[in-house]
Amino acid sequence: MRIKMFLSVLTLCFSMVSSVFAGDEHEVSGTVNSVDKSARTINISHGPIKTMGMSAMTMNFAVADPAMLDEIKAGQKIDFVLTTDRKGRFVIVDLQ
Ligand SMILES: [Cu+2]
Repeated sequence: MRIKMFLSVLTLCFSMVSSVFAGDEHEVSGTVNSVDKSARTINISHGPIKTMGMSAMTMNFAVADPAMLDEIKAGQKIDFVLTTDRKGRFVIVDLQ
């Protein structure tokens, strides 16, 4: 009985870790607060990201391509695709 419980906890941990593995893509909606072209980041208030186990919050995101920053302005509502790079940093790979 104890072993069974231990195994299910272990499986749960693995599934949580695998959900934030580098390369996985997550679709997120949010509102742009500010754009920092020199730092190549956007400050976004995003909704919950269930696939990453992240609740709604305001945070900075890096973008894969700085040209993406030309398409958006503060106050704009956006849908974006988020991934994590090999160092575990969040990177927006697509937005609209
Ligand atoms: Cu967040």
